[in-house]
Amino acid sequence: MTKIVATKPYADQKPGTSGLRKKVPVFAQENYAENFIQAIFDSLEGFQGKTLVIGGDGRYYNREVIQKAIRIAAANGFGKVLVGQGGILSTPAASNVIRKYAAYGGTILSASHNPGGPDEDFGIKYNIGNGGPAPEKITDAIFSRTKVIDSYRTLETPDIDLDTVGTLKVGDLTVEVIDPVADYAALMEELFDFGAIRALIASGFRVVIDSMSAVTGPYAVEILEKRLGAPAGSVRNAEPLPDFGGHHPDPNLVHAKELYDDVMSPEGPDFGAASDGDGDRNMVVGKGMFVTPSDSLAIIAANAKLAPGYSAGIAGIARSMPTSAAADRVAEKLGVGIFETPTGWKFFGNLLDAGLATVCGEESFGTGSSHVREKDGLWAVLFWLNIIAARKEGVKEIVTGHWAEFGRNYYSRHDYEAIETEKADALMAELRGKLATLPGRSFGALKVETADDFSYHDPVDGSISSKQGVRILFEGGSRVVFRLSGTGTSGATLRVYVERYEPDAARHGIDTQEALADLIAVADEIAGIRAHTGRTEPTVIT
Ligand code: VG1
Ligand code: CO
Repeated sequence: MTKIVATKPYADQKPGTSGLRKKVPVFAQENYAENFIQAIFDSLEGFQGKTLVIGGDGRYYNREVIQKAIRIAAANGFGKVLVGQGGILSTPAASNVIRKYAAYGGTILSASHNPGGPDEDFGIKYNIGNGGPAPEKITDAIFSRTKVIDSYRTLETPDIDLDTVGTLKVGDLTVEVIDPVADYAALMEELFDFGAIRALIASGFRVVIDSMSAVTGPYAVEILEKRLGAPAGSVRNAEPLPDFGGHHPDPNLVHAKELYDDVMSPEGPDFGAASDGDGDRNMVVGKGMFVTPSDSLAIIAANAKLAPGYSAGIAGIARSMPTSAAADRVAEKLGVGIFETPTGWKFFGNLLDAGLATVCGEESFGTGSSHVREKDGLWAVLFWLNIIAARKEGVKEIVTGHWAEFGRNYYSRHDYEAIETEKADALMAELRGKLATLPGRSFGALKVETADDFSYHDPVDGSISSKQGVRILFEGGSRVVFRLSGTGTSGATLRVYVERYEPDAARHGIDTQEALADLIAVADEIAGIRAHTGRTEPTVIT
């Protein structure tokens, strides 16, 4: 029944920040997905007879690739596959299943916050046995393998029934179709005070979650409506759709604007949250207050002890380099370690495994902890509800109180999407070439203290990741950071991250873009964004 199929390599299968992402028509090319999956297995050792977890965010092409992945896993000698019913597993739920059942690893089919549909995006990523994204050593090996692959192994077998929970055989492989929600919901009950949150909701505190027609719908309905007692309909867009209802499943002020407007309206709910395509991102909005992801990390860390799963305190905080330094001040006060990593969750894995960090976060609406090895959207939402219930304060009071205690890090990210790759590369090259000349130079009232291209030395395994983003630091703690996205599927996206620290509570009420205006102007002056790209405005501001 095992078949060896001859194939030709594709040159473009380099995994980015989080797996391989391409348009569906690219993935649908002959043997394209098969090549990549076989290349993953060819880069691993010792998985014979072991368990592989497979699941995805339900987007267009999910089911087809799951069928392929199961056949290829069977033909390569895995002993068992755990697959979410209907092919569904959110990214954090998959991470949990890998850990809970001590699987060898897992493949998660998702392009995360990118749109889905026949002409939109699809993706595959591989997670290792700790439940986290494969480190660069493995993604580099996978890419090398894709460049020379000449065959893959598969099994000739009819389509596997993914819709019935239970166990079946595919050749020698045992396939267990599991409830995608149960293990995850049980974990959340262990970490958070569901009794207190239930009481908060019963007292009339109104919570809404927008699942953006993506994977978190079934998870949010089970947890928020069934276990925490929120009224039916509190979870909006709860059914995962292959094209996410034509929306962009990216929880930010642009794509989740409806939810934001609703929470901000006087008669709207007290608390709103949204997640992305694969459920690892979160956006949190309270009455009168949007919480920036960088602040969310800092506030969760500062209040961690209020949640039962973290009552013993946290060991340390890790944040990606472009994420604001708000968390650094919390770490300092708590007397715990703070780690600055490159963008992408894979860099947190070692710190979490080594017990150096307990909570981690990225400015891109990603927060998580040692409970799994991925960022986790609903986890962050539940953490916030737990904090609100324990402190008996609303989001706005909690955030402004935090600023008053620690100071405020004004923060914004400006994205310039779909720039021609050559132009983006030229901009970055010129900027890198300039770095040595910047320290000491003044731009209006801003004087450059240091300028470099971020390089990360992993304190656990000693690996070095260089060229992870250009950062220009000004005297007084303000900074601008430039990097190119590693998750896009067409052209290049330039991300410009801007931050200013304001210790004075009397100056905490300024509009963010206004508070950062001089830095935004200097970013353009230094990098020549207009000159290189012709763009006068960012595509998305978050
Ligand atoms: C973006 C974010 C990064 C995040 C990554 C994956 O990467 O900036 O913080 O880890 O997406 O998130 P990039 O390279 O485009 O800046 V997800 O939810 O898309 O898996
Ligand atoms: Co995601």
